[in-house]
Amino acid sequence: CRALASRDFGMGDPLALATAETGLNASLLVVEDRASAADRLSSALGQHYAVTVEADPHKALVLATDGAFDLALVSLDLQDFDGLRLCSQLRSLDRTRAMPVVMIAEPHDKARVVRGLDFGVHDYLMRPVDRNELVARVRTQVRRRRFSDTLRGAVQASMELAIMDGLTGLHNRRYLDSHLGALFEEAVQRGRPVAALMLDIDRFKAINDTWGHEAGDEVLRAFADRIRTHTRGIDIVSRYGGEEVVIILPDAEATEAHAIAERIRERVEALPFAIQRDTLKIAVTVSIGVSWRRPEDTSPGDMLKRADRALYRAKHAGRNRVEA
Ligand code: GH3
Ligand code: MG
Ligand code: MG
Ligand code: MG
Repeated sequence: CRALASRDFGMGDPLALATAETGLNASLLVVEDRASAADRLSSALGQHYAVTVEADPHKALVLATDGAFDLALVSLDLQDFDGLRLCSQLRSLDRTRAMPVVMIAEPHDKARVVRGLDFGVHDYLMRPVDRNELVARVRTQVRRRRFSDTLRGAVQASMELAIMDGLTGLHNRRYLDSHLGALFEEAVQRGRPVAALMLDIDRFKAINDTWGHEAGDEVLRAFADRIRTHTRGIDIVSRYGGEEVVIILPDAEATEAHAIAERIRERVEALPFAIQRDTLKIAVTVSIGVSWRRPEDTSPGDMLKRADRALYRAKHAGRNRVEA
Protein backbone atom coordinates (compact mmCIF):
# COMPACT_ATOMS: atom_id res chain seq x y z
CA CYS A 1 0.00 0.00 0.00
CA ARG A 2 1.87 2.98 -1.28
CA ALA A 3 1.52 6.35 0.40
CA LEU A 4 -2.02 5.67 1.52
CA ALA A 5 -1.86 8.32 4.19
CA SER A 6 -1.11 11.24 1.94
CA ARG A 7 -3.43 10.10 -0.83
CA ASP A 8 -6.52 9.32 1.17
CA PHE A 9 -6.23 11.82 3.97
CA GLY A 10 -7.30 14.51 1.51
CA MET A 11 -7.70 17.15 4.20
CA GLY A 12 -5.10 19.66 3.12
CA ASP A 13 -3.27 21.30 5.99
CA PRO A 14 -5.87 21.84 8.73
CA LEU A 15 -4.00 24.77 10.21
CA ALA A 16 -3.75 26.55 6.89
CA LEU A 17 -7.43 25.91 6.21
CA ALA A 18 -8.54 27.12 9.60
CA THR A 19 -6.55 30.30 9.62
CA ALA A 20 -7.60 31.29 6.12
CA GLU A 21 -9.42 34.63 6.02
CA THR A 22 -13.07 34.18 6.89
CA GLY A 23 -15.16 36.47 4.76
CA LEU A 24 -18.75 36.75 3.62
CA ASN A 25 -19.32 33.03 3.65
CA ALA A 26 -19.97 33.20 7.38
CA SER A 27 -23.51 34.03 8.47
CA LEU A 28 -24.46 35.71 11.70
CA LEU A 29 -27.67 35.76 13.70
CA VAL A 30 -28.30 39.03 15.54
CA VAL A 31 -30.95 38.88 18.29
CA GLU A 32 -31.93 42.47 19.01
CA ASP A 33 -35.42 43.97 19.32
CA ARG A 34 -34.58 47.66 19.07
CA ALA A 35 -34.51 48.71 15.44
CA SER A 36 -31.83 51.39 15.81
CA ALA A 37 -29.41 49.09 17.64
CA ALA A 38 -30.08 46.30 15.14
CA ASP A 39 -29.39 48.68 12.23
CA ARG A 40 -26.05 49.74 13.67
CA LEU A 41 -24.95 46.13 14.17
CA SER A 42 -26.09 45.15 10.69
CA SER A 43 -24.32 48.01 8.99
CA ALA A 44 -21.03 47.31 10.78
CA LEU A 45 -21.12 43.54 10.21
CA GLY A 46 -22.90 43.50 6.86
CA GLN A 47 -19.71 44.49 5.04
CA HIS A 48 -18.06 41.28 6.16
CA TYR A 49 -20.81 38.78 6.85
CA ALA A 50 -24.32 37.72 5.90
CA VAL A 51 -26.43 39.11 8.75
CA THR A 52 -29.91 38.02 9.83
CA VAL A 53 -31.67 40.13 12.45
CA GLU A 54 -34.36 38.53 14.61
CA ALA A 55 -36.26 40.49 17.25
CA ASP A 56 -38.15 37.54 18.68
CA PRO A 57 -35.93 35.33 20.87
CA HIS A 58 -38.22 32.29 20.42
CA LYS A 59 -37.93 32.53 16.65
CA ALA A 60 -34.20 33.14 17.01
CA LEU A 61 -33.84 29.86 18.88
CA VAL A 62 -35.67 27.99 16.12
CA LEU A 63 -33.50 29.66 13.45
CA ALA A 64 -30.32 28.80 15.32
CA THR A 65 -31.40 25.18 15.74
CA ASP A 66 -31.58 24.83 11.97
CA GLY A 67 -27.82 25.13 12.10
CA ALA A 68 -27.25 27.67 9.36
CA PHE A 69 -25.40 30.25 11.50
CA ASP A 70 -21.73 30.53 12.33
CA LEU A 71 -22.28 32.83 15.28
CA ALA A 72 -25.06 34.50 17.30
CA LEU A 73 -24.94 37.99 18.79
CA VAL A 74 -27.49 38.27 21.59
CA SER A 75 -28.69 41.42 23.30
CA LEU A 76 -29.09 40.94 27.06
CA ASP A 77 -31.63 43.78 27.28
CA LEU A 78 -34.54 42.57 25.20
CA GLN A 79 -37.95 44.03 26.13
CA ASP A 80 -39.92 40.99 27.32
CA PHE A 81 -37.33 38.29 27.52
CA ASP A 82 -34.15 37.51 29.37
CA GLY A 83 -31.45 37.43 26.70
CA LEU A 84 -29.25 35.52 29.10
CA ARG A 85 -31.76 32.69 29.06
CA LEU A 86 -31.52 32.50 25.28
CA CYS A 87 -27.72 32.35 25.60
CA SER A 88 -28.05 29.51 28.09
CA GLN A 89 -30.37 27.59 25.75
CA LEU A 90 -28.00 28.07 22.82
CA ARG A 91 -25.12 26.77 24.91
CA SER A 92 -27.00 23.70 26.16
CA LEU A 93 -28.83 22.41 23.07
CA ASP A 94 -26.97 19.74 21.11
CA ARG A 95 -27.68 21.40 17.80
CA THR A 96 -26.44 24.85 18.74
CA ARG A 97 -23.70 24.10 21.27
CA ALA A 98 -20.88 24.38 18.74
CA MET A 99 -22.01 27.84 17.60
CA PRO A 100 -20.18 30.72 19.28
CA VAL A 101 -22.38 33.19 21.16
CA VAL A 102 -21.44 36.82 21.85
CA MET A 103 -23.48 38.90 24.34
CA ILE A 104 -24.19 42.63 24.07
CA ALA A 105 -24.85 44.33 27.41
CA GLU A 106 -25.17 47.64 29.20
CA PRO A 107 -22.15 48.52 31.35
CA HIS A 108 -24.23 48.33 34.56
CA ASP A 109 -25.13 44.73 33.66
CA LYS A 110 -21.69 43.25 34.36
CA ALA A 111 -23.07 40.67 36.82
CA ARG A 112 -25.22 38.99 34.15
CA VAL A 113 -22.32 39.10 31.69
CA VAL A 114 -20.20 37.23 34.21
CA ARG A 115 -22.95 34.62 34.67
CA GLY A 116 -23.11 34.19 30.90
CA LEU A 117 -19.36 33.67 30.67
CA ASP A 118 -19.69 31.15 33.52
CA PHE A 119 -22.03 28.93 31.54
CA GLY A 120 -19.93 29.09 28.43
CA VAL A 121 -20.87 32.16 26.38
CA HIS A 122 -17.77 32.91 24.35
CA ASP A 123 -17.47 36.69 24.49
CA TYR A 124 -19.30 39.98 25.12
CA LEU A 125 -19.40 43.60 24.04
CA MET A 126 -20.46 46.61 26.14
CA ARG A 127 -22.68 49.35 24.81
CA PRO A 128 -22.12 51.67 23.12
CA VAL A 129 -20.65 49.08 20.79
CA ASP A 130 -17.44 50.11 19.07
CA ARG A 131 -17.57 49.13 15.39
CA ASN A 132 -13.98 47.98 15.11
CA GLU A 133 -14.10 46.03 18.32
CA LEU A 134 -17.35 44.39 17.21
CA VAL A 135 -15.88 43.27 13.89
CA ALA A 136 -12.67 42.06 15.53
CA ARG A 137 -14.41 40.00 18.24
CA VAL A 138 -16.82 38.44 15.79
CA ARG A 139 -13.97 37.56 13.43
CA THR A 140 -12.04 35.90 16.26
CA GLN A 141 -15.00 33.72 17.23
CA VAL A 142 -15.85 32.74 13.65
CA ARG A 143 -12.22 31.73 13.10
CA ARG A 144 -12.07 29.79 16.33
CA ARG A 145 -15.18 27.89 15.32
CA ARG A 146 -13.79 27.12 11.86
CA PHE A 147 -10.56 25.95 13.41
CA SER A 148 -12.19 23.52 15.82
CA ASP A 149 -14.50 22.18 13.09
CA THR A 150 -11.53 21.56 10.83
CA LEU A 151 -9.55 19.99 13.63
CA ARG A 152 -12.45 17.72 14.57
CA GLY A 153 -12.68 16.55 10.94
CA ALA A 154 -8.94 15.97 10.77
CA VAL A 155 -8.91 13.98 14.01
CA GLN A 156 -11.79 11.83 12.79
CA ALA A 157 -10.05 11.21 9.48
CA SER A 158 -6.79 10.21 11.13
CA MET A 159 -8.55 7.96 13.64
CA GLU A 160 -10.33 6.26 10.78
CA LEU A 161 -7.04 5.88 8.96
CA ALA A 162 -5.59 4.07 11.96
CA ILE A 163 -8.11 1.21 11.80
CA MET A 164 -9.30 1.22 8.17
CA ASP A 165 -7.51 0.26 5.00
CA GLY A 166 -7.37 3.31 2.75
CA LEU A 167 -7.77 1.47 -0.56
CA THR A 168 -10.62 -0.92 0.17
CA GLY A 169 -12.37 0.60 3.20
CA LEU A 170 -12.04 -2.74 4.96
CA HIS A 171 -10.54 -2.92 8.42
CA ASN A 172 -6.77 -3.09 8.38
CA ARG A 173 -4.54 -5.72 9.91
CA ARG A 174 -3.76 -3.56 12.92
CA TYR A 175 -7.46 -3.45 13.77
CA LEU A 176 -7.75 -7.22 13.43
CA ASP A 177 -4.68 -7.83 15.57
CA SER A 178 -5.93 -5.56 18.32
CA HIS A 179 -9.46 -7.02 18.46
CA LEU A 180 -8.99 -10.69 17.72
CA GLY A 181 -7.44 -11.59 21.08
CA ALA A 182 -10.39 -10.29 23.11
CA LEU A 183 -12.94 -11.73 20.69
CA PHE A 184 -11.28 -15.13 20.86
CA GLU A 185 -11.00 -15.01 24.66
CA GLU A 186 -14.71 -14.22 24.94
CA ALA A 187 -15.57 -17.17 22.70
CA VAL A 188 -13.46 -19.42 24.95
CA GLN A 189 -15.16 -18.12 28.12
CA ARG A 190 -18.65 -18.56 26.76
CA GLY A 191 -17.86 -21.84 25.02
CA ARG A 192 -18.91 -20.32 21.69
CA PRO A 193 -17.55 -21.19 18.25
CA VAL A 194 -15.53 -18.77 16.15
CA ALA A 195 -14.22 -19.35 12.65
CA ALA A 196 -11.73 -17.72 10.32
CA LEU A 197 -11.56 -17.46 6.53
CA MET A 198 -8.33 -16.55 4.76
CA LEU A 199 -8.86 -15.38 1.18
CA ASP A 200 -6.26 -14.80 -1.53
CA ILE A 201 -7.10 -13.72 -5.07
CA ASP A 202 -5.89 -16.20 -7.68
CA ARG A 203 -3.13 -15.10 -10.09
CA PHE A 204 -3.50 -11.49 -9.11
CA LYS A 205 -0.02 -10.65 -10.34
CA ALA A 206 -1.22 -11.45 -13.85
CA ILE A 207 -4.01 -8.87 -13.52
CA ASN A 208 -1.47 -6.19 -12.61
CA ASP A 209 0.85 -7.30 -15.39
CA THR A 210 -1.89 -7.31 -18.00
CA TRP A 211 -4.00 -4.30 -17.05
CA GLY A 212 -1.73 -2.22 -14.87
CA HIS A 213 -1.51 -1.54 -11.16
CA GLU A 214 -4.34 1.02 -11.17
CA ALA A 215 -6.71 -1.54 -12.65
CA GLY A 216 -5.47 -4.00 -10.03
CA ASP A 217 -6.36 -1.47 -7.33
CA GLU A 218 -9.85 -1.09 -8.74
CA VAL A 219 -10.34 -4.84 -8.81
CA LEU A 220 -9.27 -4.98 -5.16
CA ARG A 221 -11.81 -2.35 -4.25
CA ALA A 222 -14.60 -4.14 -6.12
CA PHE A 223 -13.53 -7.43 -4.56
CA ALA A 224 -13.78 -5.87 -1.09
CA ASP A 225 -17.25 -4.48 -1.88
CA ARG A 226 -18.49 -7.85 -2.97
CA ILE A 227 -17.16 -9.58 0.14
CA ARG A 228 -18.81 -6.97 2.29
CA THR A 229 -22.22 -7.74 0.79
CA HIS A 230 -21.81 -11.42 1.60
CA THR A 231 -20.77 -11.11 5.23
CA ARG A 232 -22.70 -10.20 8.35
CA GLY A 233 -22.41 -7.03 10.40
CA ILE A 234 -20.70 -8.85 13.27
CA ASP A 235 -17.99 -10.37 11.06
CA ILE A 236 -14.59 -8.68 11.06
CA VAL A 237 -13.44 -8.28 7.47
CA SER A 238 -9.88 -7.06 7.22
CA ARG A 239 -7.32 -6.57 4.51
CA TYR A 240 -4.55 -8.78 5.80
CA GLY A 241 -1.96 -8.24 3.09
CA GLY A 242 -1.83 -7.08 -0.54
CA GLU A 243 -4.72 -9.09 -1.96
CA GLU A 244 -5.35 -11.24 1.08
CA VAL A 245 -8.38 -10.79 3.27
CA VAL A 246 -9.10 -12.39 6.63
CA ILE A 247 -12.68 -12.73 7.79
CA ILE A 248 -13.45 -13.60 11.40
CA LEU A 249 -16.88 -15.14 11.90
CA PRO A 250 -18.00 -14.92 15.53
CA ASP A 251 -20.46 -17.63 16.59
CA ALA A 252 -20.06 -19.56 13.33
CA GLU A 253 -19.74 -23.35 13.46
CA ALA A 254 -17.44 -25.18 11.04
CA THR A 255 -20.21 -26.10 8.61
CA GLU A 256 -21.57 -22.55 8.58
CA ALA A 257 -18.10 -21.09 8.02
CA HIS A 258 -17.56 -23.49 5.18
CA ALA A 259 -20.90 -22.52 3.59
CA ILE A 260 -20.08 -18.80 3.88
CA ALA A 261 -16.68 -19.37 2.27
CA GLU A 262 -18.22 -21.37 -0.56
CA ARG A 263 -20.82 -18.64 -1.15
CA ILE A 264 -18.13 -15.94 -1.33
CA ARG A 265 -16.05 -18.06 -3.74
CA GLU A 266 -19.10 -18.55 -5.98
CA ARG A 267 -20.10 -14.89 -5.90
CA VAL A 268 -16.60 -13.78 -6.89
CA GLU A 269 -16.45 -16.25 -9.77
CA ALA A 270 -20.02 -15.61 -10.94
CA LEU A 271 -19.63 -12.01 -12.09
CA PRO A 272 -16.51 -10.33 -13.51
CA PHE A 273 -15.58 -7.02 -11.89
CA ALA A 274 -16.53 -4.03 -14.01
CA ILE A 275 -13.85 -1.37 -13.72
CA GLN A 276 -12.64 1.79 -15.47
CA ARG A 277 -16.18 3.15 -15.62
CA ASP A 278 -17.56 -0.10 -16.91
CA THR A 279 -15.27 -0.24 -19.95
CA LEU A 280 -13.29 -3.21 -18.68
CA LYS A 281 -14.54 -6.43 -17.13
CA ILE A 282 -12.04 -8.57 -15.30
CA ALA A 283 -12.87 -12.12 -14.25
CA VAL A 284 -11.36 -13.11 -10.93
CA THR A 285 -11.39 -16.20 -8.75
CA VAL A 286 -10.45 -16.56 -5.13
CA SER A 287 -9.05 -19.37 -3.01
CA ILE A 288 -10.17 -19.64 0.60
CA GLY A 289 -8.80 -21.45 3.64
CA VAL A 290 -11.26 -22.13 6.46
CA SER A 291 -10.52 -22.87 10.10
CA TRP A 292 -12.33 -22.71 13.42
CA ARG A 293 -11.46 -22.58 17.07
CA ARG A 294 -10.45 -25.86 18.60
CA PRO A 295 -10.41 -26.61 22.33
CA GLU A 296 -6.63 -27.04 22.33
CA ASP A 297 -6.02 -23.59 20.74
CA THR A 298 -4.11 -21.28 23.05
CA SER A 299 -4.49 -18.17 20.86
CA PRO A 300 -6.27 -16.98 17.71
CA GLY A 301 -2.90 -17.33 16.00
CA ASP A 302 -3.32 -21.12 16.09
CA MET A 303 -6.62 -20.81 14.26
CA LEU A 304 -5.19 -18.37 11.68
CA LYS A 305 -2.24 -20.69 11.02
CA ARG A 306 -4.65 -23.50 10.11
CA ALA A 307 -6.58 -21.15 7.80
CA ASP A 308 -3.29 -20.21 6.11
CA ARG A 309 -2.34 -23.86 5.61
CA ALA A 310 -5.80 -24.64 4.23
CA LEU A 311 -5.42 -21.72 1.81
CA TYR A 312 -2.08 -23.14 0.68
CA ARG A 313 -3.76 -26.48 0.00
CA ALA A 314 -6.53 -24.73 -1.96
CA LYS A 315 -3.90 -23.06 -4.16
CA HIS A 316 -2.10 -26.33 -4.75
CA ALA A 317 -5.28 -28.21 -5.50
CA GLY A 318 -5.85 -25.87 -8.46
CA ARG A 319 -7.19 -22.57 -7.02
CA ASN A 320 -10.79 -21.25 -7.05
CA ARG A 321 -11.48 -23.64 -4.15
CA VAL A 322 -12.37 -23.72 -0.49
CA GLU A 323 -10.30 -25.97 1.76
CA ALA A 324 -10.53 -26.57 5.47
P1 GH3 B 1 -1.70 -16.90 -6.32
O1 GH3 B 1 -2.13 -16.13 -5.12
O2 GH3 B 1 -2.83 -17.49 -7.06
O3 GH3 B 1 -0.66 -17.88 -6.00
O4 GH3 B 1 -1.04 -15.88 -7.35
P2 GH3 B 1 -0.82 -14.34 -7.18
O5 GH3 B 1 -0.36 -13.78 -8.46
O6 GH3 B 1 -2.06 -13.71 -6.64
O7 GH3 B 1 0.37 -14.33 -6.17
P3 GH3 B 1 0.50 -13.62 -4.79
O8 GH3 B 1 -0.74 -13.75 -4.00
O9 GH3 B 1 1.74 -14.15 -4.14
O10 GH3 B 1 0.81 -12.12 -5.21
C1 GH3 B 1 -0.10 -11.09 -5.02
C2 GH3 B 1 0.23 -9.91 -5.90
O11 GH3 B 1 -0.67 -8.86 -5.59
C3 GH3 B 1 1.59 -9.34 -5.70
C4 GH3 B 1 1.41 -7.82 -5.84
O12 GH3 B 1 1.97 -7.35 -7.00
C5 GH3 B 1 -0.07 -7.63 -5.90
N1 GH3 B 1 -0.54 -6.62 -4.97
C6 GH3 B 1 -0.37 -6.59 -3.64
N2 GH3 B 1 -0.95 -5.49 -3.12
C7 GH3 B 1 -1.49 -4.78 -4.15
C8 GH3 B 1 -2.21 -3.55 -4.25
O13 GH3 B 1 -2.48 -2.85 -3.27
N3 GH3 B 1 -2.59 -3.15 -5.49
C9 GH3 B 1 -2.30 -3.90 -6.60
N4 GH3 B 1 -2.73 -3.44 -7.78
N5 GH3 B 1 -1.62 -5.06 -6.53
C10 GH3 B 1 -1.21 -5.50 -5.33
MG1 MG C 1 0.38 -15.92 -1.88
MG1 MG D 1 -2.89 -14.24 -4.84
MG1 MG E 1 -1.26 -13.08 -1.87
